[in-house]
Amino acid sequence: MFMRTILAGAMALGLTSAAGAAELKLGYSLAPTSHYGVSATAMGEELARLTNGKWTIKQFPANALGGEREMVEGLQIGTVDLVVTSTGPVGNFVPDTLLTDIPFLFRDYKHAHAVLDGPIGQRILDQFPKNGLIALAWGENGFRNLTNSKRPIRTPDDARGLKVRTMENQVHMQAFRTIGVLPTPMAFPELFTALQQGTVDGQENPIGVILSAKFPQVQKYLSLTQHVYSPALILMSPSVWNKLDAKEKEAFQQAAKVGAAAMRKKAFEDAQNGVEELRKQGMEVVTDLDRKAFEEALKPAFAEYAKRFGQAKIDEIRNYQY
Ligand code: EAX
Repeated sequence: MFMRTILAGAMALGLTSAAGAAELKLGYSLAPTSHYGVSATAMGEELARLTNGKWTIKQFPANALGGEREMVEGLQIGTVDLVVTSTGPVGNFVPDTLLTDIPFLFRDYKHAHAVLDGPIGQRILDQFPKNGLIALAWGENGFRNLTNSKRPIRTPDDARGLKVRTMENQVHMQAFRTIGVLPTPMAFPELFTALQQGTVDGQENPIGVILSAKFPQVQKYLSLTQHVYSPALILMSPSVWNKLDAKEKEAFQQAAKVGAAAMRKKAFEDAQNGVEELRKQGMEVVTDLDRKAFEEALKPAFAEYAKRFGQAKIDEIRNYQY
């Protein structure tokens, strides 16, 4: 009897693993109510629907699986199954994504979506497998804005000398260095405390992130710099991907598309409605930015990007017709 129970148990387990059914671990850096959380939920529901409940997603929000760089490493070694992440640290794994991190490259959401959803975006996604990662879809973090605890920032001169946390991203660091800001690369989970303790004066993120991470508690000034569009990605571990049959792969891709659309919708809503909320929470908002002066001050950085990536690759994105 006892043996039979064990045997039955083992067989059940065997069957489960043969069929590949599993609850997958999906990590992200923000709260469940954020654009990443909304996306993960939409993706999970669609995936369960398309696979009749065979594949489900368990969410690990708020950096529970580590910072974005650590989570991407987790995908490579198979300790994490899925990640919704900004492109912040991804260029360290797939250098071509750095192209999308260039400041003032995308004019607006439409331009960004057309490029990322078209052949250029696909070409970058195709680079992931040879770097030990699977990229399912481009999502959205949004246009980034500068916050700080020292003073209102309207011009590059106002920003000079500030110590600003940047993502672990060479393209972003170069831009800040060029305008005389001291860039301090740091993983997102350390950021709130660093702002609170004054280790850095400021940071930059989309409105939805500033809200979700409660930065008004530690930052007084918000400048609507919109200095760079920040894409997001839905990434997957090859160790799970390689077990899927063609139909399942299609289901994951379709579910990721639904997740990405939900992410863009929520990030956009936050960008529209969030500034008012941030004012209510005590932030002083600078809206009359001298964007021309920022673009002008960034010229030496643009020259460096051209050297690094080739002007043609940058222009292909900048001048993309849609
Ligand atoms: O992905 O690290 C960052 O500033 C990111 O924008 C944030 O974690 C959301």
